[in-house]
Amino acid sequence: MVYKPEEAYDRGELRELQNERLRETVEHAYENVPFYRDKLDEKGITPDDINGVEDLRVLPMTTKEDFRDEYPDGLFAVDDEDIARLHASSGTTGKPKIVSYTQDDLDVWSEVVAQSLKASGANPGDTVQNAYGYGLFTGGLGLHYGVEELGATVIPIGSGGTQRQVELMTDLESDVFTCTPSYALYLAETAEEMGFDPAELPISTIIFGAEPCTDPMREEIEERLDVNGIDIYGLSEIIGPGVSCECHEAQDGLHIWEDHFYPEVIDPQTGEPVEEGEEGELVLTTLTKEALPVLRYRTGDLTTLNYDECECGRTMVRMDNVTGRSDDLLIVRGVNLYPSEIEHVVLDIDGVAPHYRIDLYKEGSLDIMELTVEKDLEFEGDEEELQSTILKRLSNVLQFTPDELDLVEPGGIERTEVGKVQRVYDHRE
Ligand code: DLL
Repeated sequence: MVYKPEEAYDRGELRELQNERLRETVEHAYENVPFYRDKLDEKGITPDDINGVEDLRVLPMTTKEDFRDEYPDGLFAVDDEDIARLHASSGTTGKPKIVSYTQDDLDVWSEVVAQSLKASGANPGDTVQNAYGYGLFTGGLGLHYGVEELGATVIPIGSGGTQRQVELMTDLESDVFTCTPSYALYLAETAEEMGFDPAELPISTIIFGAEPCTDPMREEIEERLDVNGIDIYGLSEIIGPGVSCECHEAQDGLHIWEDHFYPEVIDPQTGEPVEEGEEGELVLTTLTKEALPVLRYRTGDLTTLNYDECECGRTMVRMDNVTGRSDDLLIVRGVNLYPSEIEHVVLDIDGVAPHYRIDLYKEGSLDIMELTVEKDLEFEGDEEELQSTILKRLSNVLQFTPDELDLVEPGGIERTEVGKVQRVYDHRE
C-alpha cells in the first residue's frame, strides 16, 4: 500500500511533474546561488533553455569539492531567516558539508521518510525505536520526524547504549528498529550476551542504512534477529535518509522518491550516462529543495537503475542497494578491488562471522594487504582448512589473495556502537 498517490503515478504523469519541478529548481538556483549562476553562464545556458528532464544533461554537475569550496553556506539559496535547520555530513577528513532546510524542506523530508517507513511495512500505531545518532548527523532527526509524520510512535533513543536498547525494546515492545547494518549485528550479539534469544526480540523490521550492506550480511541480520531487513538510502547533501527505500513486498531494490529527487547513472570515469540497467555512479538532482537546491550531484555511490514494474504497485524507479562507492576502489599491486567484493566472497563462507577488516601497508614500493576475518561463534572445524578455503575462494572469484590472512576469535574485531563502521584502514599515505 502506498503512502501517497504520486508513488503509483503513471510514468508520463510523473514526468510532467518532474519537468515542472526541474524548471523551477533551475530557475531558483540560478537566481539565488552565485555558484550556479556562474556555472550556467560559463556554459552559455539560461534557465529558459531547460524545458524538462530531457535537457538535464546540459546542466553542470555538482561535486563534494564544490560543497567544500563553498563552505559553509555558499550553496544556500535562501536568506538566513528562512532557514529552519542546519545539519552536517560526517566527513572523515577536512571540513564537514553543511546543509540547510527551510520549513517546507523539513516537511518534504518528513514526507519522504514517512513514505519510506510505509514502504518498509511500518504502519501508524507501530512503535519505532530509532537508534540513529541524533545531532548534526541526518539519521536521527530525519527518521524521527518521518515516524511522527506517519502517525507511528517514535522512541528517540539514539545510537549506543546497546544493553539499554535491548531492555527498552523488550519492555516497550518495539515493532521497528532503525540503525546501521553493522549495529544491527552488534545488537544481536549484545542481546545474546544478556541471555536473550535475538530472534525472540519483539522487533519485526529493521530499517538499516547509512552504510553498505552486502547480501550475506543482510541474510545474517534477518536470520539472527528474525526480522525483515529493509534498506534505506540517503545523503545529507540531497536531504538525508529517505531518498530511496526498499518496499517490503518485493525487497528487490530501493524505490527512489522521484517526485523529489531525479536520478541519473553515469560512468564515473567519463561522466557520460551508462546504458539503462548498467552499473555506474548515482547522480541526483533535487526537484523541490528550497534552502539547498542541488543540480546533478555526484554521490560517488555505485548502483544500477531498474525501471521494471514492481510487484508492490509503485511505479517509481528502483536502485540496487549500494555496496560500494567509486572512491572506495582499492588499488593493490595494480589490482582494482572494492572492499564489498571481498566482503561478498568472505562472508558467504560457512564458519565466518560478518566482521572483517582490511589493512593496507606499503613495504618499499610494494602494497601489502592484511585481511582479518572473524570466526563464527559456532565454528568448531579446522582453522587451517577455513583459512585455505577463504584464500582459495578469493583467488577463484577475484584472482586476488591478501598477503596475510588472520583468523580471530568471535568478538576479536572491534565493534562500532556509534556512527558508521570503518572496515578499511589504508596506512599507505
Ligand atoms: O548516511 C543518511 C542516512 C541516514 C541514510 C540513515 C540512511 C539512514 P551521510 O552521512 O551524508 O548521510 O552519508 C551519505 O552514506 O553517500 C552513501 O555512501 C552512504 N549510505 C547512505 N545510505 C546507504 C545505504 C546518511 N542504504 C552516504 N547503503 C551515502 C549504502 C549508504 N550506503
